[in-house]
Parts: sequence; structure tokens; C-alpha cells
Amino acid sequence: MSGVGIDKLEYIKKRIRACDYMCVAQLFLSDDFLLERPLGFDDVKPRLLGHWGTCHGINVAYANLKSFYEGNSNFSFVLGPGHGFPALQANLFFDGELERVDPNATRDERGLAYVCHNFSWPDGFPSHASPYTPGTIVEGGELGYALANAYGLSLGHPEKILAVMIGDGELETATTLDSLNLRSLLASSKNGKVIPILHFNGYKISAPSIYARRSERELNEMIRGFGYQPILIDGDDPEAFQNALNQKVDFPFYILKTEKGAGGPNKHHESHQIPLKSPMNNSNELNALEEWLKSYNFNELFDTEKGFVL
Ligand SMILES: Cc1ncc(C[n+]2csc(CCOP(=O)(O)OP(=O)(O)O)c2C)c(N)n1
Repeated sequence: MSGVGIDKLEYIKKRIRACDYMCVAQLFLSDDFLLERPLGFDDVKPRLLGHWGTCHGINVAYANLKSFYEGNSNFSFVLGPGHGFPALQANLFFDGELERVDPNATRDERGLAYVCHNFSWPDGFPSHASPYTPGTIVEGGELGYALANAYGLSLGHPEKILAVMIGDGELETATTLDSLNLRSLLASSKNGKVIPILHFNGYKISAPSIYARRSERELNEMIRGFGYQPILIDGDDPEAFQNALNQKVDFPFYILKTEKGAGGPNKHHESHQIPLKSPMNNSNELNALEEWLKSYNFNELFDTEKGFVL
């Protein structure tokens, strides 16, 4: 048993559900964002462009970290895979960060419609993290820089805590691999604390990641070789995540093991981008999309008058 309160764990689960729903709504819907009537072909975007597979894991990490470091203004979350933008945008909307820079992104029904409709839409939001995204340092798209950026942000700021999420595909890049050496070079009492979190969903675009083909022991030994202590978080249960964060370790390296595309109609590599190809003109796929959206029971989490009610 953990010392983490049930209320807190329930809140984290609900936040993940709300953000997962908003990811699907952004990726697919041009209207009927709260499912107030049966979904029709015209409610689906005519051109689907974005990435679903990584979103659930990002929402899990974001919700757990935000909750764990609540009230600590020195905490930052650095996200490597910029293609996970639906999740980043959902969390920025949820926290009111988006509204601070975009007055249309109000945390109500209108704002929700604005964010979902304009995701990956002409003259709207791009499909990846971009300079319009609050807090963006490097435009999303090219993987590999997150860990180096986090270490850069830590320089001369011992008060900072930087949790940085790295994809297991991203960990194959030369940039990320060599950035693991930055711990030996930069970890000191003069700089902030960098906490890597590997998003170990096992897949890249259409194939398994190299680390998914290696044994757990080999991955752990590699991480230890760079001076970190590997800590496995197996699955999306917030209790496991909070317990892991509560462990007192000097240089933790969390491995968040999730199923790629969890919650969606297909898993693993098939979920990387858009898991339903033609819900705008195929009734079976439209039904599957509606069922998928309904599975989150978003109406329990969002009130048309009050906004989020978690
Ligand atoms: C430097 C670089 N090489 C290749 C790509 C193409 N690419 C986009 S997403 C992706 C897979 C990323 O896998 P991972 O980091 O594990 O993220 P996730 O599986 O969570 O989507 C790749 C290879 C890229 N964006 N940047």
C-alpha cells in the first residue's frame, strides 16, 4: 500500500481520462465535441493528420507529475516526442496554460470546441508542438533534443526540477544517447535536477524499438552504466507512478511501460498515427470512433456550464 490518498489517485485517473478524450476529439472531430447528438460523417475532419499512439502515456506522465509537484513553481515537464502534441495541448488546455496565451482557449464548452476543431486544421494549430505552444523550446518533429534541453535548462538553477519524457524510439537517436553522458558532466549542486522518464511503449513508427527487443536486464544495465538508477513503472496505475516518484534515489531514471495506443481501437504500431482511417465515410469506423469516445464518459468530467468537474 502507498501513502498516496485515494482522492488524489482518483483525481489523476480522471485527469488522464479527460485528456485522453480530448486527444481523440482533437484528432478526429470537427463538430459535436461533447457527443450531444449521434456522431455523423460531417462531424469528422475530412483529412486526419496527427499521432494517437503515444498520447495516453504522455497523459499518464503529465497527470502524475503535475499532481506530485503541485504548487512547486520550480518544476517543469519537458516532452521529447513533439508528435504527441494532442496530449500536450490537452494538458495545456486543462491547466489553463493555453488560455493565458490564446484567449479563445477558455476552459469551457466554447474553448473545448475551439481547441479540438482547430487541431491539425488549416490556419489552426499544427499537428506537432510548435512555437505557438506555450513553453516550446524546440519545434516538435525532430526527435532527440529533449534530454539535452533539460540539462541546458538546469544550468545555474539548482532550484529547478526538470522531468523529461523521452520516447523509446527517441532513445535510439545519437543525440539522446550521447545526452545521457550529461549526467556525469553537469549533475552538481550548482545545477537543477534532471529526471529522465523513458516512455517505453515498445514501438516506433511501424516496428518495435531496439530496446523492446533487448532484455529488461540489458536496458537496466545500460541505464546504470550512465549513472542513473532505473525504476520501472509498469502500466498506467497512478499508485505505481506516485510510489515510484516517492522513492528517494539520487539519480532516478523512470521507465514508464505502457501499451502503445492504449484505450484506442488498435494497439502497438498500428496506433502510431491515426488508428481509424475513414470514419468520415465508413459507417463501421464512425461507430467505432463513437464507441471509443464514449468509453471515456467525458460527460462525467466536463459540464457544459461549469467546464471541468473532476
Ligand atoms: C530525428 C528523427 N528521426 C526520425 C523521426 C521520425 N519519427 C517520428 S515519430 C517516430 C517514432 C518515435 O518513437 P518513440 O520516440 O518511441 O515515440 P512513440 O512511440 O511514443 O510515438 C519517428 C522515428 C523524427 N521525428 N526525428
